[in-house]
Amino acid sequence: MREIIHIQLGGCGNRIGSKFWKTITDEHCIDSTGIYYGQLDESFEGINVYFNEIPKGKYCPRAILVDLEPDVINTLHNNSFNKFFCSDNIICGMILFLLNEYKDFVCVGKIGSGSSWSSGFYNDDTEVIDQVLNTIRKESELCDCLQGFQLSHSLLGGTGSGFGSLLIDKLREEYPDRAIMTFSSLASSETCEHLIEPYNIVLSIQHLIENVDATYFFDNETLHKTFSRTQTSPTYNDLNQLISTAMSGVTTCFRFPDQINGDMRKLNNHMIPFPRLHFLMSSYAPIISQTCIQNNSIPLYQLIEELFDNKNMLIPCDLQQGRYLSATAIFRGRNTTIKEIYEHMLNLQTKVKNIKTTLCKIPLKDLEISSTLIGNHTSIQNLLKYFLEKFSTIFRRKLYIFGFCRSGMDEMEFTEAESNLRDLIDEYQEIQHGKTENNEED
Ligand SMILES: Nc1nc2c(ncn2[C@@H]2O[C@H](COP(=O)(O)OP(=O)(O)OP(=O)(O)O)[C@@H](O)[C@H]2O)c(=O)[nH]1
Ligand SMILES: [Mg+2]
Repeated sequence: MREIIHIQLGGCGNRIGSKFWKTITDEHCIDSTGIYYGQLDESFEGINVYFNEIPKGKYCPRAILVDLEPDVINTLHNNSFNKFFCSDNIICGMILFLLNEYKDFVCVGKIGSGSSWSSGFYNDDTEVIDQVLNTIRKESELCDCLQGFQLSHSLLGGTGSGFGSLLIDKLREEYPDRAIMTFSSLASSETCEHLIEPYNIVLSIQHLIENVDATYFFDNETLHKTFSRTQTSPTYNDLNQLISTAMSGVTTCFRFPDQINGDMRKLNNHMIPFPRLHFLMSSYAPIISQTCIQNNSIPLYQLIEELFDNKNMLIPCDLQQGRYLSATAIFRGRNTTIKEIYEHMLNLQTKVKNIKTTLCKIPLKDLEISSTLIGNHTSIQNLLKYFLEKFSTIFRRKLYIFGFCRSGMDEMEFTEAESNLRDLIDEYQEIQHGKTENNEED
């Protein structure tokens, strides 16, 4: 079995990760004590991809929970579902006098990252990263044939962005031939929670470009707008639910029988024609058809239309600008056939080339049919440009640089990250206008 190790990092990464685990434990028929209650059907076949079998026939998530401060993890841990994680795999940085309060977890190092990329990356206290890497080693030794890692984190705060970048670099160094994918949350809002967010994002993207195979972006602002169409004041909980549903969609092919995209490598081989251009967008349907959702049914043609609609994408984008380099549509539902889906997709084939379509017969909870689209689309450059401009505006005036350099950073790193991102945007631009091998194949 080809196992995946999941790592959730920082406040946002841990909340999203916990929702992901809730979603997939339901799908694999595992209860909150780790017992499998299904019918030994497709829900069981790929159970080892994300779960370790432990004594007494129980299953435990192959997950490592990390934060540089203990509060979010502690709150999650107080929820009975999260007792289900292996406590040796819960790692918090903290100051010593708090140790007694959090004796359920492995507590090492000092507290917090101070919200900046550099304090997360250049944390001079190596205890936390050493502990995390040791735990990863232990998990990987238990695997038959590890296929790779997935990370959930935010690029906005210090832990998710800075410590996340450090961890990604270390993983690449130690596991050069294993795949790494990230579920990276960000925000394209005009008002930043912290003024240094553009630095945190662009400095992280530099490491995502170099050392990650596939990154799935989720934009809080876009998700907020999506929910605001149907309800007032969406919460993080709502946003995280949608993100975890998309994560469940993306990982469907790894967890359930699938000939085409059966593991991370196969999916990446199809989705990523050029290694640096691995920043993917995803969409999910049904979101908009609330009345249909309530009736638990949505016509297939409408589901497909929604799936390819800008409004269902989980980052801001205009799919009319630019083109798909590749796409994968993953459908879930018992009462449809792949033939029926192909027929409906035919109309789209003229617009979206190089698309792979798969059907998993295990439906999402409470839905007869649903679908996730993964797209490698050149219009992602607009989101990247947006962050680059914000970065350059404050960097030109050298704002807040001092705080970053104080934790060990060199100013050159800002310049390098800026130019690496500019190059990436140019590469998307060239592919959008130029002829590529894929284009010729179409
Ligand atoms: N989608 C989503 N976004 C969140 C959530 N919690 C926080 N955020 C956003 O993510 C940003 C980073 O917050 P955290 O994830 O708590 O930061 P961190 O990675 O722990 O880093 P620190 O700065 O060291 O605390 C915040 O400024 C929010 O904009 C969440 O549960 N879901
Ligand atoms: Mg935090």
